[in-house]
Amino acid sequence: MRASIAVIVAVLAIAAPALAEDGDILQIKQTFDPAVADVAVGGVLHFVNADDVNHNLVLVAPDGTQTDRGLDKPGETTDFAFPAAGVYSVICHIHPRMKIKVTVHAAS
Ligand SMILES: [Cu+2]
Repeated sequence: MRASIAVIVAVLAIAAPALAEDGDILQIKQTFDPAVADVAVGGVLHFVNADDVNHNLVLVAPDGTQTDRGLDKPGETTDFAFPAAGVYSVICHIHPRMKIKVTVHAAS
């Protein structure tokens, strides 16, 4: 029994950090931190500009459709909701190397 609990705890420890209903993503040093995120359907990510330069936020849907959310100025936060499962990305047109991959998991 004790061994099986240890296995469950270990599995949760591996799976838990990435999966969240809500979370903060920093734009810092012209990167997204973290660069990979997992959310459940209905989850919201808060993109916080912790840099001293403007960033741009563009949601790229699983089908490639882009939604430009405009500028995210220093100190500002832009929220993205993820209503459907799939693999998304968020990019910055000002800094082409900025990219975060967001995997949205169906509710179980
Ligand atoms: Cu940027």
